[in-house]
Amino acid sequence: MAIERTLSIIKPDATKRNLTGKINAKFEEAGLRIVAQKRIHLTPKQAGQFYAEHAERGFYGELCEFMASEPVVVQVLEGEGAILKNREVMGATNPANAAEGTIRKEFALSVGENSVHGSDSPESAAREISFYFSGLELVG
Ligand code: DAT
Ligand code: MG
Repeated sequence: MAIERTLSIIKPDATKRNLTGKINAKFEEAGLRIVAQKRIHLTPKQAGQFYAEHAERGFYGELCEFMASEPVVVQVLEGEGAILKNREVMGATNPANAAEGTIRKEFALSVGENSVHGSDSPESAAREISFYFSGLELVG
């Protein structure tokens, strides 16, 4: 499998509980390398642009407010099959369905406050990485 890059976000519920290091350890243990990382505080409008694909969903307003409620850590993870591997390390969207040992099983509070975001395809990874990072910030 090819070396890929994927966009990860440590969400407000996790940054608030000081879990950034524990979550990063999960990525590194899985062989994912953090090649870019920064802590930012999104506005609701920026969160809405990022999650535009969900604009028609009932939870969209709540999602945008939540993502803007506290700082987040946005990061680029790199490794063999990184997009799928990151989704596996994250676990299912709803922590009630997440497998043992996954980030969401261990740390998520609810389906909304679920600690991490990860790109779901090569196309979304490319869009999402360029949403947060310039080429100069990506150190291979
Ligand atoms: P994922 O983050 O696993 O890719 P998604 O893309 O379907 O999941 O949804 C994006 C985020 O929206 C998700 O991480 C949390 C929120 N969300 C999804 N379904 C929800 C629901 N039924 N109620 C509240 N928030 C939800
Ligand atoms: Mg998604």
